[in-house]
Amino acid sequence: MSKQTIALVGVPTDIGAGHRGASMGPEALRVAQIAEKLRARGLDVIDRGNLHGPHNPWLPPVNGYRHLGEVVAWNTAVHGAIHHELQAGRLPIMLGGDHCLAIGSISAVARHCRERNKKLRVLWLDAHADFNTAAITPSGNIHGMPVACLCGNGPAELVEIGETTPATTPDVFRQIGIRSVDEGEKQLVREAKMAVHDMRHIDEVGMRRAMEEALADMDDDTHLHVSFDVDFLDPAIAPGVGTTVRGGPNYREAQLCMEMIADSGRLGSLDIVELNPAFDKRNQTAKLAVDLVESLFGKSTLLR
Ligand code: HAR
Ligand code: MN
Ligand code: MN
Ligand code: MN
Repeated sequence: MSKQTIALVGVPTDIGAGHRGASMGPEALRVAQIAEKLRARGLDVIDRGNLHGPHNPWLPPVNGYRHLGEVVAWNTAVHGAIHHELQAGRLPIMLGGDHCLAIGSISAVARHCRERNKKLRVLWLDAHADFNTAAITPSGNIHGMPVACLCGNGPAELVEIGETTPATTPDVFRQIGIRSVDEGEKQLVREAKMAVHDMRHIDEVGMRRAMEEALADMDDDTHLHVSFDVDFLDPAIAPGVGTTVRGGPNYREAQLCMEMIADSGRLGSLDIVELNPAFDKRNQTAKLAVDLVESLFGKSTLLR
């Protein structure tokens, strides 16, 4: 196998979020030296710069969605850019931006898997299930809906991004770190039979067993996508996000999670989303995200 080439794709928008500022995420990750740190691991890294899209008009929801047209425009750009990198054999890292952008990135990964006859596994690292719909959302913010949209439960304009509708199915997802799910959303998660390794489960069995479960049954033909919502982490170590929820993984648990993904050898694409520098202090959350991403690419803190 030739040397892995990583393509960084910045997506500077907070179009799907409930707070402004995730649009500054890509630059904060660059300031925290994401490219340099990955190069130090022996990887080739190309920084594609940022995608462009509509500004955030900051309007109330219409028919249950805030900024639907703008969200479609941004995700269409993301889908094209991420699919292009995958086609060229590169490993794309989307630097978000809020989590609505996973509609574009994961639909591109799913399309690539269909074209290459690969199986898809998505690890959804998040405090939230992001499985809301227009009918049940408490906010209208589309960053609370990407998993539902990717599984066909959303507005046609978003569900149809990509070449097959829906992009994927609930069985490809493994959600990890979940601790905030809205009442109506819980019902949909149960009905979809989504595999949720929530914080209660991690408390009971530990991160090690939860990750063994989430990474089970993959083979040489499996493409592993990690969608890393930075609010997955405990707010004590990661204050730089718009929607903090107490009781997330601590530093060691997060490291173990990343190291076990690295050990699987299957990582094919990554989102880093919801980093919000407006809530951060001295860029510490961006630095922590980069530290964890280094582990995701094989930097072990152990003497191995
Ligand atoms: N569940 C809430 C809503 O839908 C908040 C969820 C969105 N927050 C995120 N995404 N950061 O994971 O409005
Ligand atoms: Mn999320
Ligand atoms: Mn392809
Ligand atoms: Mn979240």
